[in-house]
Amino acid sequence: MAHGSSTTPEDDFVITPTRPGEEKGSWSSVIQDLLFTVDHKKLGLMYIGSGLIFFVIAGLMAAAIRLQLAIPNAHFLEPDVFNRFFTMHGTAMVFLVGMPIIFGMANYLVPLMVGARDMAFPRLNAFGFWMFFFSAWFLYFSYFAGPGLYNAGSAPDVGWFAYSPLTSKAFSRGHSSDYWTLALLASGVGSIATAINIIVTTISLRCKGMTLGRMPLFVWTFLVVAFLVIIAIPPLSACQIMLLLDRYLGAKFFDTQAGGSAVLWQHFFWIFGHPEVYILILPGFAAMNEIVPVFSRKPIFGYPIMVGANVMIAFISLGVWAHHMFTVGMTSLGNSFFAISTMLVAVPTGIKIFNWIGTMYGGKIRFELPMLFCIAFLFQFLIAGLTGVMLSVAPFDWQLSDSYFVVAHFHYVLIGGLLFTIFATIYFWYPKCFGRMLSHKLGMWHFWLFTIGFHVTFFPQHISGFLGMPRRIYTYEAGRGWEIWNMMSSLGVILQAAGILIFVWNLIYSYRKGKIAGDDPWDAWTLEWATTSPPPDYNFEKTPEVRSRRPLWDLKHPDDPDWKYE
Ligand code: HEM
Ligand SMILES: [Cu+2]
Repeated sequence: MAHGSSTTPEDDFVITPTRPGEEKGSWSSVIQDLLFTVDHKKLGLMYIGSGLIFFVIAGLMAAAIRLQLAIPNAHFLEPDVFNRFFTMHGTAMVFLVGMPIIFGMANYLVPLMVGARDMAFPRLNAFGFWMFFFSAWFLYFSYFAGPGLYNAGSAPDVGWFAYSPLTSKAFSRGHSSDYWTLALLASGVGSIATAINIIVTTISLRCKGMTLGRMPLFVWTFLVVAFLVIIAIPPLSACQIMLLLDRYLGAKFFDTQAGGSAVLWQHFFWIFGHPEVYILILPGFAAMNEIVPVFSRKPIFGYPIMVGANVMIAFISLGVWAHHMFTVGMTSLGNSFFAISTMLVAVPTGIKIFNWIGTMYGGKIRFELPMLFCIAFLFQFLIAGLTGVMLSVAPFDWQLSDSYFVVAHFHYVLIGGLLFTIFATIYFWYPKCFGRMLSHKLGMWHFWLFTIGFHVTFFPQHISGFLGMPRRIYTYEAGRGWEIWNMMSSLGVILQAAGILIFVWNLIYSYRKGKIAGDDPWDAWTLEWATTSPPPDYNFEKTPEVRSRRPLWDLKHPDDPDWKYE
């Protein structure tokens, strides 16, 4: 251990660190263990592992789409296959990659960080995971439905936001829309269960001494995320139930000819959909809050303000949904309200960026991989924010709505803000989960290939968008000035894919061959580093005393502990 604290197990009471699933050896016992476990650490890793598998599938679909769009008049994908691909890509990235990975992060880390032995409701926790897992495969099962596998089945093909009336019986005859609806309805139930679990765990299972004011910002942020989940998912479930009623019982919620409203779907969907973006982004902020201070060797700058900014972001995000609907034809008063509320989000987000930079300023920065991904995140999120403010200006949005500019913007948000911080998270906490470091050299290859590939792919899309290229078209004519930008976009994907390949290899390789990590390889400050790597079944032999926001700092520096100044 890096410090002589009392957390090392005494000799007569040794806990041998075991890897998840390795306890009993044989395959069947491993599988049994995964099926029946209610341990928050195993469930956390199962969430992240499945999320990564779906990430590879959704990524391959994206690569196929980009291959089709590399040159004008290409015939690599049939139009209907193309439609299924972009729909399944978008749906999967949001619901089967982003959501499970952030739930995995929360599951693994929140109990450890607050010094608890597990989540508040371990069985409910397992229920949440399996709801997600089965609904995910149910969604892919649509490929085997309807006309069957060789006609590529009847996977959803109406876009990840499934606008009416495209989803009505008249336009969506098979069962693709039902697969989409039922899968997301079921996984929504699991998400709400998990969110409630996170809230109860942080409120009631904090160890002695950990007041709300000393709770790691990571946990604070996830508390806010969990509240957003239970507020945002029900509107989605509601409109999905309305859709099922329309499709099967002849209700007319979204049927304009019978007095229903197609725009109603959009309101319900985006009342969910916009906060959803923050549900996906805030966990990235959570990771930043822990990683930046550790690698700058300074406590986070402005802790209370950071807590406030999280709450403010969550609050504002609930009131901006109609910025996705500027082109629907709202009143100018409506447009102005949503434009202004959207721009307002820039204030707390700006505060956070300012505070992270404030934390780095004057610090002794160590450019390890988690930190590199965080710095890349800052840069990309700045661009995402700028194009976001541009799009929040309604007349500007009228010009660029549904163009590639929007595709560029939201990938800067979601890849820049979600994927990069997921990478940072994995590089930072992998040693805790598996007791070994990820290879630095492979990590550097991953970092540079993926970062460069990402900008080469998505930056040109701002330009093709300006030049009028719409999104969701399966091919285009030559001679509109779009060729070069599309070609660049598609080439960038090769770099990204190479980066991901190396990353996946690193995860597998380091599991067996990585450098032994020790309990606290980064010399960090939060409670999870006080236990063994990987942590034993019930996390802590003895929870260290918490008297400040940096309990491990206090342990390591008894002469100059934080609590003296709080
Ligand atoms: C990793 C590299 C990625 C690549 C190369 C990629 C590429 C693409 C492409 C080519 C499209 C189709 C654009 C169109 O024609 O409209 C698309 C759409 C989309 N992507 Fe990605 N993407 C990536 C990652 C992500 C991530 C991480 C997310 C979210 C977490 C995401 C969410 C979406 C969504 C929501 C759509 C819209 C689908 C629709 O129009 O219904 N993508 N992406
Ligand atoms: Cu939005």
